[in-house]
Amino acid sequence: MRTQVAIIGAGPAGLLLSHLLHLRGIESIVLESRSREEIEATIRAGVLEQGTMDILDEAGVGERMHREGALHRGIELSFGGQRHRIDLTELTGKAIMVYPQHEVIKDLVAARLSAQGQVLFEVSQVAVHGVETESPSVTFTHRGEPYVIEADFVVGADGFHGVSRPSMPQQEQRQDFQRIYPFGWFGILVESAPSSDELIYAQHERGFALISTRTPTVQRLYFQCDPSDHVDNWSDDRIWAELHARTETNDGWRLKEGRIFQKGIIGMRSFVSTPMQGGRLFLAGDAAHIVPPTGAKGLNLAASDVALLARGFEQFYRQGSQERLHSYTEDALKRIWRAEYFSWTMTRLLHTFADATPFEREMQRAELDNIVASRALATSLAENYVGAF
Ligand code: RFL
Ligand code: PHB
Repeated sequence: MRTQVAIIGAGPAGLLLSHLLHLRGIESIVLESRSREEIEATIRAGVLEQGTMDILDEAGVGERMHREGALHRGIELSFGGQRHRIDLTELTGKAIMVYPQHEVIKDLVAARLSAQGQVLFEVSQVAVHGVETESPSVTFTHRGEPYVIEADFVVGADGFHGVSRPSMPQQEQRQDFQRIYPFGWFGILVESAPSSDELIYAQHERGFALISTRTPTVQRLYFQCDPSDHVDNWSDDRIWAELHARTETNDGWRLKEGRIFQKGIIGMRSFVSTPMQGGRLFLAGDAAHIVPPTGAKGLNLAASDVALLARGFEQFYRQGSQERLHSYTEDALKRIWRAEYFSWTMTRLLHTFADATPFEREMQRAELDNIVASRALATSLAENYVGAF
């Protein structure tokens, strides 16, 4: 097999890149280890920034998002028994879209397949070769048969646990930055109408909680937990008691309950691996960086990485220049570090750290008080949240 850009991973980064390249007349093949059904059913992110909506629109896959997604013009911070609205649109002129990641995946898969794009599911033994030459290749197994793809470039969009990052050349010159948090998020899907029109980020001494939505009949709720805890330790009654305790406010507002039909625990880390390119292998999305979900940035960073790569490949194939490709790491990292900073700030601001001193707890509370009292600080939070940079 021969293509211009071989892409490993059919997450949002890989599929979106493949489609953006197709629209620029550049061929690609996407290799995915899981099945189509599995990638279309994996529950992950929910929040899209304006810039991500624009990229999806540019790719021609935004139609269902605009129809079925919910535009949110504010978020709420809940602490000390009160809720405080951050008016994103008044403060920044922008809004965010709540539209589930697996719906974005479905839209992208449909767009790739209807344009006769090649997406190979359920591949195994993916390996990258010759990335320091001008003719790299990828070998893999599909339906029991071994294959080779010869390409001009390889993009590793295979997530945090993929094969691409360990395949980067000059491993001894690479630098990774990491912080692992001493807590995780317990996430549930609930059959019920939304409890709130907007997302609620709740700080509470028992731990953080987040009230989000998926559709008019499904809520997505999270609460801070021990990352080594197990879902079986949490009966539905225990989950509701914990969520009520962390989110109830003095105005009598109460979370709506419903049937819990999915439970899961996720770990939280901040991670950046540099450089994001080596020879003709480029990393995009979670393969190169991870943020804790508190800032809702992961999917948005994946989209902005591949928008940069698409422009780089376009310049290469139209003008024969590798200038943009050469500056990919530098260009992408500017945005990534700011998103890392915001995600870390939100995580620090809203979670309970078991080892915090009483003084540190008061500082955390004072920081929240400052944000809701100061238009300047609220604007800064809002700008970062909507991705106005
Ligand atoms: P993905 O989505 O992990 O996709 C990588 C794909 O590569 C495949 N793969 C391989 N394929 C072939 N060969 C191999 N050797 C392979 N190894 C792996 C995998 O099967 C997979 O299909 O990475 P990508 O495309 O970079 O996208 C990143 C986003 O998925 C991620 O950043 C977000 O989901 C993070 N995130 C959120 N981001 C937001 O912007 N807003 C949010 O509200 C938000 N909430 C979240 C989140 C992530 C969460 N979890 C579960 C980590 C909420 C949660 C709970
Ligand atoms: C979600 O709806 O899954 C979600 C929303 C906001 C976040 C993280 C996750 O910060």
